[in-house]
Amino acid sequence: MIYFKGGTVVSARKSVPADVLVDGEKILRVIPAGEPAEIPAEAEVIDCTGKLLFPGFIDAHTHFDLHVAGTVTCDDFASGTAAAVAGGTTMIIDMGTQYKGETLREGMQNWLEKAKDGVSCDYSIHMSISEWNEEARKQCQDMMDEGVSTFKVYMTYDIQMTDKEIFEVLRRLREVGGITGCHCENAGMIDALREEFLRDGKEKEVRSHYLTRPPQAEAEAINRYCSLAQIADCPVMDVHLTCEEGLNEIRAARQRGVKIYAETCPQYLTMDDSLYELPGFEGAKYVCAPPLRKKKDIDALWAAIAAGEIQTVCTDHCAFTTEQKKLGLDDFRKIPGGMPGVETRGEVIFSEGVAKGRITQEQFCAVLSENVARIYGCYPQKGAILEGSDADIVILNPQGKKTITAAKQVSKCDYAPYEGKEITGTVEQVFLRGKKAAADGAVLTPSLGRFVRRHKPEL
Ligand code: DUC
Ligand code: ZN
Repeated sequence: MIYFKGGTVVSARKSVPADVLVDGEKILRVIPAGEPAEIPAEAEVIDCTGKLLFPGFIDAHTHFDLHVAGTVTCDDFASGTAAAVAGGTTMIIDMGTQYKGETLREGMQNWLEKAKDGVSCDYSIHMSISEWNEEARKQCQDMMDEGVSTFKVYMTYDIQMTDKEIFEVLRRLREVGGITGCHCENAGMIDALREEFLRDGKEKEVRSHYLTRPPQAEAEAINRYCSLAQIADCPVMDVHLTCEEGLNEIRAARQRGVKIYAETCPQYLTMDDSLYELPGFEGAKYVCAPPLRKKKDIDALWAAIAAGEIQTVCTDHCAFTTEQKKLGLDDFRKIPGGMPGVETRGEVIFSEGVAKGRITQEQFCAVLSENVARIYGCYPQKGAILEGSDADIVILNPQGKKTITAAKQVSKCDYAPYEGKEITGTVEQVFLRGKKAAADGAVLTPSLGRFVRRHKPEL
């Protein structure tokens, strides 16, 4: 037994001074301050005075061991989940991908195989659908039955689907009760712009990356996705929202009754496209899709979290080393897209969001944990400090200070996008199902992770 004494327990709705008693893997009791509390003699007591207790963070958007752009992400399930738990994330949902030629079921089995050994936080996968046919249609139900209740579709890249296919996926998910995320960018516009940039001899410039993926390409795709969802009559999720133009499309769609949820990522809340103008090849570290945007977009996204218009902040963790990024030295289209983020999300969002007064600690809890668990079908097992929930607990010191540096990170990536960034609010201890998994940025007990069967999303 563990007795967390004297902290403040945070949920999406309120913060309550309370003690928490954990028995084995579960939370046995939450005892509000002032109520009679008996500390069992066998319990280890952890002094949480002055600390915030959050339900373990959930990152529902990672890419571990993904083969893409002629290489493979430098973080696999072992290193990626170790990085996650070191930063307070006790569960990840990875983007399992049906590679061309595989059935959905084979894609799922292959992905879960990657997670067999040495996984340090709890995990699940979404299934990215790349081949839509009768078999995939049937297997959507199999995925649901296996506890993989969420999907992903792409409007760009080589696994992009046609509007017709996406519409049919949404119709099917309406029947089975699943939800899909979508990578919204207008592929045609991007392709044409890329050809122009190549003709103009701009293939070696990192800045060509963001200039060929304008916010209008994202906003148009979000608009189309919303229309498909409206007529298919199916709730949907827009992943990695980056810009005000896209947010306005979501607002307009909600006005007409479309049930669309939105995710953004720490990089879109903290960095802008001036990073692509850095000298030499330095900007390649920040190449991701959709790309970083402007200061006004950063402000719009924070305001949207505070207004409850954005439901989740996950990372799109897709890490490549500086050496791997060099695949695109001669052609910006070949720079592997993505950045690390799973390790720093909690502290960066607390520091930039809560400590700077942009969002409340309850909103922080909502977008990092509770909403994620609800939307992706694992609440209240995950995403809550409630009696009966898994004892996934993050002890965060709101006054704690640290400086982010690649030298100390657990991820296998050799750089940190936030190198040198000063943080206020540090993750001190991380408990995964009642075991102390990490403390002060280091993993103490690796390989504790287990597959989480998820139910239908709570929409
Ligand atoms: N964007 C990236 O930058 N990397 C992985 C997938 C994605 O959508
Ligand atoms: Zn992604």
